[in-house]
Amino acid sequence: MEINFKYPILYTFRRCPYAMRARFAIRSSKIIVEIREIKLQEKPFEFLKSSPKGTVPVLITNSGEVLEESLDIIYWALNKNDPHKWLAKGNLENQEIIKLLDDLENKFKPNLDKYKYPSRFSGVDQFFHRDKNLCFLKKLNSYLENNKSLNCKHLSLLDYAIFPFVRQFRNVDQDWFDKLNFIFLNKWINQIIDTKDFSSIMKKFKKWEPNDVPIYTYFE
Ligand SMILES: N[C@@H](CCC(=O)N[C@@H](CS)C(=O)NCC(=O)O)C(=O)O
Repeated sequence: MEINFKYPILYTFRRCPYAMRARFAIRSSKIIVEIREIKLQEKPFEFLKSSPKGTVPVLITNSGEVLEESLDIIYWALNKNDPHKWLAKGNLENQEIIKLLDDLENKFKPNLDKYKYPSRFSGVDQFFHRDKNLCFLKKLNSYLENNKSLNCKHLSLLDYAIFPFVRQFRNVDQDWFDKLNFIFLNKWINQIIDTKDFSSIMKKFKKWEPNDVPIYTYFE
């Protein structure tokens, strides 16, 4: 395949938590990408041609490799450039990190979907699924009790990989969430929301059309 992209291409959707964490990593790595904001209801032909599975984020490297998983994009970016030491070894063993990310993907996220979008599922009790996630949140809150970030002394990969999902969970009903009194977790969420990192990766881009002049950015 002949590749003539100037920069890697990132297909993304602003509010998607997986796409958010990929954008956080790209911003941190300072790698410039061509951003293509898409709508999940009208996925462009070019996007589906590169990645028929049809989920965002997708990154197409200069050599034409297609990365279709947010964690792959995160590691791709940080392995190229990691100025903020997101890959630094922290308090947690690798196995614990893998387990947390696995629980996030296979337990927390499915419960979050049923809590946030109960009408998309039949016979679902949204509050049952909301409450099933308390155990995961409790664990995060305890990790944050003596440390302002989950793994390292500074915010790193694990924080940014998990944060978008916890924020989404909190946003469903913030009054209820606040009453849980997860003080450290709330501080952690607010700490990230208050950064320039967050406002930069949440910047709005117009929906991509094939003939558009490319937009290049590292969400600076
Ligand atoms: N495991 C994937 C999951 C990505 C994913 O499920 N993204 C959602 C949006 S948040 C998506 O694109 N869904 C396809 C759709 O709604 O059509 C990753 O980590 O990148």
